[in-house]
Amino acid sequence: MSQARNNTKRNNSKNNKSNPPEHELELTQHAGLGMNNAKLDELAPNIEDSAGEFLTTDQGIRINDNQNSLKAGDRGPTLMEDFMFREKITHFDHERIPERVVHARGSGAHGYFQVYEPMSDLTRAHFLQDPSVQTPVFVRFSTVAGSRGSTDLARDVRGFAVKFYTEEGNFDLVGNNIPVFFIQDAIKFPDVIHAVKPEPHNEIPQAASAHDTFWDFISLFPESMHMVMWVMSDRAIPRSYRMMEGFGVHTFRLINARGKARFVKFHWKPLLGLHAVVWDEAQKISGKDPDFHRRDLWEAIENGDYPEWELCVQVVEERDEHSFDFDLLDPTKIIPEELVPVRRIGRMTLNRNPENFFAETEQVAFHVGNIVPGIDFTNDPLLQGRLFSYLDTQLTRLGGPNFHEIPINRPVAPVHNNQRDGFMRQTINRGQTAYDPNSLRGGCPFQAGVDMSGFASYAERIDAQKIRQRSASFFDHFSQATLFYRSQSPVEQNHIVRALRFELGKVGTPPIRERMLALLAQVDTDLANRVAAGLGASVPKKLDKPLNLSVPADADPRKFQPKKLAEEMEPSPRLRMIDNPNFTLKTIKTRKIAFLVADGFDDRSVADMKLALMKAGAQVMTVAPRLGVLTGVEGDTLNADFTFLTGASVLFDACFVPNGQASVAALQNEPEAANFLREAHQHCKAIAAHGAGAELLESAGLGESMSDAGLIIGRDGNAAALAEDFIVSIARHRHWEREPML
Ligand code: HDE
Repeated sequence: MSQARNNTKRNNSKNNKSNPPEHELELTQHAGLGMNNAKLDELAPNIEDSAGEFLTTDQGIRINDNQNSLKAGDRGPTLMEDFMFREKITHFDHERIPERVVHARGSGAHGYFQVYEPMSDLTRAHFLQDPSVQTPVFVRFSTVAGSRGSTDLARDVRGFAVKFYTEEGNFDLVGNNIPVFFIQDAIKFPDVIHAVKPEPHNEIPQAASAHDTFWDFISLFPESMHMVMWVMSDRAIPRSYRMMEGFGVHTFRLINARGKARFVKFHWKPLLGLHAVVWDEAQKISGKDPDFHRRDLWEAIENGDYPEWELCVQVVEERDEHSFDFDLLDPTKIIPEELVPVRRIGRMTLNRNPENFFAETEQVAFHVGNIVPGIDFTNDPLLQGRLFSYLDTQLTRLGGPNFHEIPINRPVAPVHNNQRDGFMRQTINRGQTAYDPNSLRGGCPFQAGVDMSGFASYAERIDAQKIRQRSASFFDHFSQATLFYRSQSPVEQNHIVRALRFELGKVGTPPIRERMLALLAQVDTDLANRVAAGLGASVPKKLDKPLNLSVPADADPRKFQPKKLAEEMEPSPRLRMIDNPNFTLKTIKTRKIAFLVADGFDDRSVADMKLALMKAGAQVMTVAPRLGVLTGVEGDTLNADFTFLTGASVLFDACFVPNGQASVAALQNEPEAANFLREAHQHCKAIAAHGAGAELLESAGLGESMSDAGLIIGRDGNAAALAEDFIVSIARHRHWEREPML
């Protein structure tokens, strides 16, 4: 509404009939500190706060009795005339909108983006010019396959969608945390999604790819193999949204003010590094706290630990378009960073949680087609299909063509056009004309010249035959899958093997497994053999039918088989999560450390360790046999944050058992305390024990593991002396040496 009003005001003041609006694009700066955010200011008039207010109907009538419906007598029927009852129930009956067909489960946050230096050499996009300008953003992270209420920790791709509210209009970078996709052509999207979703006859399983239909499709569809490697890796089970990369996936174009275009890939690099949980842990978190990622994002922002990412670009000159042995338009390929380096161009900070989940996170509508001058599309056939889908889907999900007026979707740039009417129209368009050209309104609203920030599509030359066909340059389905697998550390390769054994182990149809093993053998024979060993099968020497059965009806399948086009590449350590050279900072900032305590803890032991960890930016939480206040030997008190019922080791990054005979004795009587430690050890987490604390590790059966990496034991001395080693151990994230190799 406020936008409508603002627009109208602008119209009034600028309603000069003969001249185009001179500076309709007010490139005012929203630079500043803290919450000086143009989008949040714009949202403010829509925020409702009931504090100190009377309860009313939607018509503003004050309600006197919200406890009883209107009846004919105290035991009689309810009366139709009870407009208050009917309004309340009617609204309730219609409270749900269709969930997103994919990416239904998600969490959002507000923030801002700031470019490091003017990018005028590459693009004329205004929000990429002035380092003092903070462009408001709204970001939504998501999983793909599960429905709205599904667990955050499913093995899945994560959506990473960013809406930049630029002063030239909204730019949406609708990406994922994996830089490639399953399919090359948008026409296959319904197929891959139908295959991964719960099976249609019994709607099982929820938010999981480990079932027959998914692997049936994949086994017949070799172009998905590169993506399958990523999804089977730890990228698909992040520790936090704050600790994952984002990618625009497709190749886009950047165009500068002189009209020079270059190809570009977009990346987001998290400042907290790349981290994952282990699969066993992911499954347990799904039970203990299915909102784990949502809670993590929310709490980090509430605590002032604002998540940050750097926006990066890989730029390719147009003349180099064909200089790679993959096609830049093929979304199943990356441009290895060794070939084209990544340039860090700006930083995004998320510093504000939404006021209302439904109004903002649920109603936000991203569209890959929302671009601003200076950015443009390429002919990537997946991107081209997406350009249709995102607008179309909102018509059903948000109920009509006016979803851009929903507060979270409104640009901060003014909106003036001749679009009119439709369900739920908010804007009150003034005036007699709703067409262009018109003379009655002096031709308003005007088209904008390119020098006035008018959008002009890049004039790409196209001279082609109309055909339904993949380019032969898209036929190399395995080289980059191999590159990805061979670039992983041995631990990560082990995780991929385990993930495939898990997923294919849940497949009930033997020929599907067999076809998958044949495909894996194309990626790496060692990988295929290791997976086969876990399935009690062997890699088939020869298949009856060719690998790729996804071919047109009258075509010869032999012409559509994968081909190796690429030279074998050296492994790329930038594709790993462990020891990735792009992420060298080792920090324990925002990590959650559990202190296992009971009454009778050693006051100094707790206080020293707590101080050291908090100074390093970690969060300390206590897990105890009961809630309430715990008392140390010297009289210090501590609040128990969790019991062994409400807390579990999978919810923390590391744990510490402080000194204190009585405390340790009480914990030894608590079987869950021993489980807590064993599980933390199994998941390769850092564990520290001070003084008598070491006895708890022994009684938990970890006596023989005391010298394992990441186990910091100090029987004598003070806890402060232990803290330094403990911090280094936590910063390593996990001590994989403990994990058995398959
Ligand atoms: Fe999407 N996708 N997608 N997608 N996508 C949607 O739009 C679609 C693809 C991505 O947090 C839908 O509003 C097609 C690739 C994200 O609200 C829908 C194709 C990438 C989100 C849709 C793709 C994505 C979506 C569902 C193949 C990574 C969530 C609801 C041509 C680059 C955005 C909606 C949010 C959501 C269609 C493939 C990312 C149906 C047809 C590749 C992050 O329009």
